[in-house]
Amino acid sequence: MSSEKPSTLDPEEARKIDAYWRAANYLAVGQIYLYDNPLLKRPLVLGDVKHMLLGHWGTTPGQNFIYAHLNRVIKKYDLDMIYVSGPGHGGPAVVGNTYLEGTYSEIYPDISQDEAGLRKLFLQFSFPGGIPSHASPETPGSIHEGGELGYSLSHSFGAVFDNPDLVVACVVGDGEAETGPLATAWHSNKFLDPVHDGAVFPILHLNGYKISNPTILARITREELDQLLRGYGWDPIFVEGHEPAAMHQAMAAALDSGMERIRAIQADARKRGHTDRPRWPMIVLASPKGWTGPVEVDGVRIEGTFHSHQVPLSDPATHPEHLKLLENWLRSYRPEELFDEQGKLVPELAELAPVGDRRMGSNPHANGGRLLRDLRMPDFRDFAAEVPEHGCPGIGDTHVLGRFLREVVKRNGGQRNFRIFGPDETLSNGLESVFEVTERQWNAATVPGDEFLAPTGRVMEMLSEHQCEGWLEGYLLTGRHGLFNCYEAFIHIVDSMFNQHAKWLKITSHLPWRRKIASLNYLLASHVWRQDHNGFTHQDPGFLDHVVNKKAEIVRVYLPPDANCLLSVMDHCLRSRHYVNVVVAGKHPAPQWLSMSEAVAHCTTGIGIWSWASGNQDTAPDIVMACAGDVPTLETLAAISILREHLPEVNIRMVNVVDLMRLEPPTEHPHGLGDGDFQDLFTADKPVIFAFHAYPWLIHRLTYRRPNHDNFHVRGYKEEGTITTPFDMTVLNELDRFHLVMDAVDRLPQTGERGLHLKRQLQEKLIEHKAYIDLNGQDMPEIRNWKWTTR
Ligand SMILES: Cc1ncc(C[n+]2csc(CCOP(=O)(O)OP(=O)(O)O)c2C)c(N)n1
Repeated sequence: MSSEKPSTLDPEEARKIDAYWRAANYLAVGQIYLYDNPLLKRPLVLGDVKHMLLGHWGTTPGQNFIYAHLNRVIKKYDLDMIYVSGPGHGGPAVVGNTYLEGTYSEIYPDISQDEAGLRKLFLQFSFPGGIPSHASPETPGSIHEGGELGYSLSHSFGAVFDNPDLVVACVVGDGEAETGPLATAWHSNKFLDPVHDGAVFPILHLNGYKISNPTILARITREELDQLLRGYGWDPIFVEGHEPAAMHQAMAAALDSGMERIRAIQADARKRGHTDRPRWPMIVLASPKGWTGPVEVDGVRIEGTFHSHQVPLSDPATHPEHLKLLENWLRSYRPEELFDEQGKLVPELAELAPVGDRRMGSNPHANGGRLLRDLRMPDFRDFAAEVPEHGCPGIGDTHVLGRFLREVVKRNGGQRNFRIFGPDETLSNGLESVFEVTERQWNAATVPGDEFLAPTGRVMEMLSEHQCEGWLEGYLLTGRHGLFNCYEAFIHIVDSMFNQHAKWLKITSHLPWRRKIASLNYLLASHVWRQDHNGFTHQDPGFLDHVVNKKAEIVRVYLPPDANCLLSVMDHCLRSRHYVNVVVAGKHPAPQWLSMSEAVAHCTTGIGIWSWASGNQDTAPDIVMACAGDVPTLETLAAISILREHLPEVNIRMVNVVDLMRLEPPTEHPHGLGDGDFQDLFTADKPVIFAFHAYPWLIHRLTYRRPNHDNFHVRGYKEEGTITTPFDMTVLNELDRFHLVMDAVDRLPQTGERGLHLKRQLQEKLIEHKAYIDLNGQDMPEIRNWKWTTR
């Protein structure tokens, strides 16, 4: 039993909360099973039961129990609280509770507070044309679907950053707690600022089982569990048992004491300023899985075991004896005491729910677009790199971007709605300028010599891509803005989280009551081509392949070739809504190609001919040299300069792609160029040598239905890498200027002997290159010092 004293609720209060819980449990069983007869006004018959029984019962009664008790504390303490369901497969709980509190019917008037509404509520659940079985985007009050387990705590922390009055009640499944992201998310408490941030109140739902296994945390001693959670910096309150009356008292006492502790921590920090890192409270709720459901079916124990995870009773069409068990189970909640003759929750229970926006289903934080305010944006042109001539030296594109981001941070410091997230890489990715105006938020110990650490700051850095992604998602979903900067290779760690977020955006963009939120912006710096001292493990541009799988209406991929294009692109991304924007940029000193006005024009169209690098445009080109990405652009321009010198009669067209999705047909992506425009750029029948930042097949995938696709010859990363010189990386993958020229010559038979001679010279150059770097450990001077020259 609980260590709390069991006298928090008076008997009347306890009776009503229990009845409310029964109502929610009744609705859950109804959602999983009932096709008709929602109030059991007549004996249950086969035709009242759905044919396909889908959903998860096991977690649901525990979550219903938690929700009913949270309603009580919301009212008692007038809390601004949202609910995050880690085991989001308990959809019947969140759907049922938002129905009981009235939110559901306000958003979906068809699901009314009467018998007809109840029937529809039951019918739509896990039913074709209805709603999914999880805490899906369709569920009011949800910012977390919980389909893919592991992210509840990081989403919750993201939600409370810069929301000082918000409390997120976060139910963590004990199975979910075994995932890597969740296991490390407990550390989020070292990043919480009790003055300016709100609080996360975790409730570890120790119901003991997963789908068909016990959970680890339920099979270590309570003492060990207590030590584990304390080791993570939490102050756990245990609520344990199965007897409802005692459990109501224990849960109420635990929530009261936890809430009072949260308030005390906040008051203390806000009155006295920052003190030691607080030890925040949390609850461990140890209750039976499938609580109040069938105890035993066909001789198998159900309640309190993994057998209750999904649907404890089978289809009565094949198991006729289960029909009576189902009816008994439903009637055990005594629906006639809970709903009136018309099917409406009786007033003495309805009044237990908070009202208006205090209801967790209605809380505006859970529909973040309602609270979203535009960023105060500086003019990105003010941060332009000077480009007096095409190809002048640059300091590294992300370093230029850093100055712009510094200003974004500064201008939005007052409204506290912009943060930069990264796994210990913000400096390494070249964004050092932001630390001129902010710090890394950090609430663990500091020692002399630490840099940029403070209890409050705009930069969030933990060496967990999962936390960065989860925090940022939570931050965005509650109506704020942000940027995730990451090494390109390691962004794969969050492939799956990206998937889930993109799915969320896709669904919510078609729900009229869900307001649009700020886009999720990835800055992938430290990219594949410049991993000079890290080598092969750090070379992987495949995130782009992954991203383009997602719905075209959601994803955008940008490959700015230089700093001014990067500024223009990032300004656009930070202003955009409801997308995932992926921006790949370099941090190493690199040539700059476009003045700011040229960059703006180029980024506005997203793809275009660079006339200054092209030949005679009044006649058709002999060949198109295309590129996307900073290093491919450099190599393409260098290749063009070789071709110009040696084969001046060849008319070359240079095409640069910033917005990768311009390559797709307009039927597939809203940014897609029409076939006519595509052909105007890439010609109807001329060879196209395409130098691409990432894996070459992606270009083929995007263009396979385009005119002239058969003439596309794409060079990109071919999974060749090691610690070597920057130019050698391109050589290893045959993306270098020499290979590009040889490729071009192969497609230009008219160059005859001169072309062949040039090829032989370049093959010798490649041998010379190899010998030189092996001896000197750096690229040849003609490579290092190469500069674009205008004819
Ligand atoms: C990342 C991930 N892996 C596997 C699953 C499949 N799965 C669904 S529910 C579940 C067990 C969850 O156990 P727990 O978190 O304790 O939830 P509860 O017992 O409350 O249902 C598993 C493994 C999943 N949804 N997500």
